[in-house]
Amino acid sequence: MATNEEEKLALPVGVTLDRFIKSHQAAFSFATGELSQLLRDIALAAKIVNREVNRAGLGDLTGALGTANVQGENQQKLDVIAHIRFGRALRNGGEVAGIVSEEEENIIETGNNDGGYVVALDPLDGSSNIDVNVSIGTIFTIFRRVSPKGVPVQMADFLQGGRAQVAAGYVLYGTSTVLVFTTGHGVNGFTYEHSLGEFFLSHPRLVIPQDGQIYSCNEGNWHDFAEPIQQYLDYCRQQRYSARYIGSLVGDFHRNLLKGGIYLYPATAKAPHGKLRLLYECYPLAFLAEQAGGAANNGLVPILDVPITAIHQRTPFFTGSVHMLNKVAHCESQ
Ligand code: AHM
Ligand code: MG
Repeated sequence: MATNEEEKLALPVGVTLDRFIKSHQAAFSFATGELSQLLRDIALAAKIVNREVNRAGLGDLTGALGTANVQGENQQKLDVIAHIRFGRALRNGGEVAGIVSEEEENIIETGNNDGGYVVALDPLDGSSNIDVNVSIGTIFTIFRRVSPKGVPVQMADFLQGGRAQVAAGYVLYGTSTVLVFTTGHGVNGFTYEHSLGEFFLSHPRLVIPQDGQIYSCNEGNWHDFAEPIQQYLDYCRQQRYSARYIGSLVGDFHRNLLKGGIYLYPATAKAPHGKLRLLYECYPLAFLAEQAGGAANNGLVPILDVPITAIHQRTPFFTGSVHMLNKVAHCESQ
């Protein structure tokens, strides 16, 4: 009979992303396989970007792979590299007819006019953190196009609103690389296993704690915040909550998702409409937050209900544990 140790050694390596997608076809709406393929394309691009990100971090850590100038240039290029990698993977995959990227002002037509989907993404968010080797991420959202197949995508395909998302997620390039996504049937997280080149299910059915003790906010902007926000931040300090702010939205969101907490980026004097982008930063994270039992709003209404009129539209953004969001709303209603 096998000992406990032997049994442990013989444990299966786990559920790969591919296996997960195959065994959860019902969770991938319009189960023609297109959406599944699209998520695989995103995972492929994520692996490639992960490789590039790791290299940049290594160079920065050792400081020996080039001059500061050359190193600086490379790191700045990483935004563009990520943009190119994701664009190429989505174009080659064939399911995506159009892309909106933070790195490009206009809609990108992929040439796949028969593709049924459009994707909006921030290829590398928090990229000011690359040169100090701090976590960064990719955020993406997927819509089923509303324009007819066979013609180029139109603006309306991207301006459907947050509730029309069919899938959304992020990749966190952190201490490990994690892909977290939802297709509207809960939230699941997959960790990248470098040596096998596969994402494995590591965080099944993620649920954000209803309450938390972490607040994530750039308090350097304190003097710009409206009074209710200042009151809420005061409350957080009185409660002796922990202040944790990476300045990488994906990293801050991921930590709060696992531990409970709140992320706040209110309007400031410099960014009176907020800093973050509605379409490819806030909609996807709000979709994930709601699917994980949390919440996201702009201070007034749920982010998913905020109407969109422009692809690079900005919004104030509050997301995380429901009770913490309620407390902010309470401060605002005083
Ligand atoms: P970016 O898309 O230019 O990287 O900006 C988004 C980032 C978020 O990741 C982060 O939460 C926020 O901007 C940090 O902004 P600030 O430095 O103003 O606190
Ligand atoms: Mg960004």
